[in-house]
Amino acid sequence: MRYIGKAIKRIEDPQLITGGANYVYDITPPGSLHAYFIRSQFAHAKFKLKNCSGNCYSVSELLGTKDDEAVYFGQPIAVVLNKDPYAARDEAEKVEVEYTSLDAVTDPIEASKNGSRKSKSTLNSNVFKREEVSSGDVDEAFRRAEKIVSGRLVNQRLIPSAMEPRGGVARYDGRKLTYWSSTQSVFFVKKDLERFLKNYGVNDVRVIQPSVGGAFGSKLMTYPEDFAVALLSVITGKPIKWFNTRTEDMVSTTHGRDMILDFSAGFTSEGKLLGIKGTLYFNVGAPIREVNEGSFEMATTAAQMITGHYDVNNVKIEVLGVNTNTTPIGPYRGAGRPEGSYFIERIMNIGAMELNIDQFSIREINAIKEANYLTTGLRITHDSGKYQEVLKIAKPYFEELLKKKDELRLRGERAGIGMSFPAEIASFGPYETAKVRVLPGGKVQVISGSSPHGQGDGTAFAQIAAEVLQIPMEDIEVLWGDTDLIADGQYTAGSRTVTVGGSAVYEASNRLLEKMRRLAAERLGAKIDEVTYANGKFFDEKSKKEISLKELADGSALMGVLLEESYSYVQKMYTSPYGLHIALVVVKETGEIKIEGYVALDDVGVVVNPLLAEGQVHGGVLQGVAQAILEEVIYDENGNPMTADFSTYALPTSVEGPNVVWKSLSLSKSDTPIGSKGIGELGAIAATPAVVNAIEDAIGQKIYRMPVNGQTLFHLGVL
Ligand code: MCN
Repeated sequence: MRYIGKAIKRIEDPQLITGGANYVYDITPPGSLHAYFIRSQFAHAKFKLKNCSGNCYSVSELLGTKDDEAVYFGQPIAVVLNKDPYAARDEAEKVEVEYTSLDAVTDPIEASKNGSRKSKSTLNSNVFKREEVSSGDVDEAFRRAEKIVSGRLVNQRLIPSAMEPRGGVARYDGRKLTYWSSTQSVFFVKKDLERFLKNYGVNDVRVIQPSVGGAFGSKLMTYPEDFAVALLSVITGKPIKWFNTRTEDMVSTTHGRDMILDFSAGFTSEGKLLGIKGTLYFNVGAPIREVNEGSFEMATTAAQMITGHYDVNNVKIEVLGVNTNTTPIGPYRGAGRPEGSYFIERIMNIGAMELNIDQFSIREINAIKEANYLTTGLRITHDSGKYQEVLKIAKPYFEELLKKKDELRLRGERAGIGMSFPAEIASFGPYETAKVRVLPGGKVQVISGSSPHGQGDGTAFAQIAAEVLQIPMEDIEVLWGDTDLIADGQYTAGSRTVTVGGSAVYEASNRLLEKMRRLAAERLGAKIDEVTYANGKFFDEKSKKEISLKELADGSALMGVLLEESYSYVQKMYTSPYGLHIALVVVKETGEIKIEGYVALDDVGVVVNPLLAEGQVHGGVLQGVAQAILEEVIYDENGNPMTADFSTYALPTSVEGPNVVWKSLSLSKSDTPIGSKGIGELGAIAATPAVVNAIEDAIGQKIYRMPVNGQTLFHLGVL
């Protein structure tokens, strides 16, 4: 009975597609008060709450920050409670907020200059952190270089735009606080709330994750609203419910990306990349230290990954974390890795254009042959990968799309082809947990400490347990998203859940099997090593007697044993998924960009469920395409958001989705029990540079900023 590797439909779906699933919005405990947040209408201002009393609370007082300076538009500053959600809004309208507007700064390069306006009046500098990422000898490399290319590449700010906005429901029963949250980690929220509520006499918090309508990294953090809502339940003794509108979500949920790289790259005349140097400006948004500190790592990761899969060791990048009066930046699908891959894949193409070498050859010239725990000069370790082999595999696909491009050009279309060779690290630790148990009656429950929210990991966990326990998947139920189900756990993000969480399920299932073998031997009066196991039955070779899982489960409690095992899988490093993506585009006269072909060749080791993995590639590629040609957050010079709804922020629909041809290469393996690597982010990482490279090929001009839309093309003089 093989389950790992099979394309099985998601066990999560029947509920989701028949409207049976419960989301935070569906949960209203009796007696609930609805919370409505009053948000700053200025990007930078001192504020005073004039008549906020009774059912109106100051957020900074609730949070204990006592701060009266708003640093981004949409920052929650007060909250109003009412048993009717609409009345809560009406009352919020009556609360007078007196603003004294201060100069706002939105441009990170401006903000980084000495003497610039400050994003907060207490700051001496908007540059909150600076770090040099370097290896080798850059100056020497540039002396040897025969061609130097340079420019400013903008990886613009995006809004993660999960289908379901953020929300939460808190209920305090005088002893324990239960919090239903649209989150990517019930355990992170639990730990954060327990730390916060300790001073209010609450030391037991249960967090439940109902069905979640997507997150993409933006629901990893515990937000000010979460803390406020939880505390308000303790203060009022009533359940409190809060749910963002779309616009509230677009201005207050962390945004993603927003990195600018000023680069120079030195090549030999044959196209060998010798060195890269530059400055990476990372606009981390509003000065909120706890958030900024965590985010900064995304920029150092981007800088560390700038050598991609190429054999170049001379790098010097100064990374600047810059505060502005914009929504704070947090992780968004890839979190630093898309930016790093974007920069190097664009540098490769710009270099190729300048040197008159084709984009495929320049990668053949520079790619490392293979990796086997290869640590780069910038201290990124690639566990395994066969890069030159992937280029060989990709060549016929590339040539086929090239042929199509020529056909399109013969028909007068402005067609272009682009590729990308993304490097990634994923499946981060430090650990993930699982518990597996056989219930009386023989059914199996798998409990995970991770918090999947749309990826289908529950199905993959069932496949893994079914394979180890050799039982039909129908006999397995998978549970997650409740801190009362298992002692500890982590999160779902960073393409880690099937690899790290799945390893925990695998190990727990194996240990349970061993425990059951001992019990079966006792019941059969046999020696442990004479008991074999297959397809739900233990068999004594000697007496030829057997006992089923069900019989074992039914009698085990009487023997003083419960059939359950927990396991924490400690992930020592991370995995390194990679791939090669090729896009064929046509730039229409109207400025519209059509993706006429898209091939994704990915190596993520062992694929647990190809249907699920391919789904991730389709979704990820669409998000990557959207960054290339559609999405962009715009602020005016005062920090007012110009793109805070879906009529102004160009989110893609399935219409813009390319027809992706996906091939899993499985050339390498990770050092985990299953051998898988993550796939959740690879599509998003690969698609953006592939599409921009293709547009560049189509128009024959270098592109430095995204999205490449009609306006960009007009400014380039293409339209
Ligand atoms: N898979 C597989 N074999 C592999 C790798 C993955 O079968 N070798 C399958 C897994 O079983 C799982 C899916 O592919 O169903 C993704 O697995 P994995 O790569 O481990 O990623 P995670 O489950 O940890 O998901 C996180 C990833 C990230 S980082 C973002 S961002 C993202 C994404 O998932 N956010 C999503 N996909 C999303 N999908 C939905 N619907 N909503 C989001 O918020």
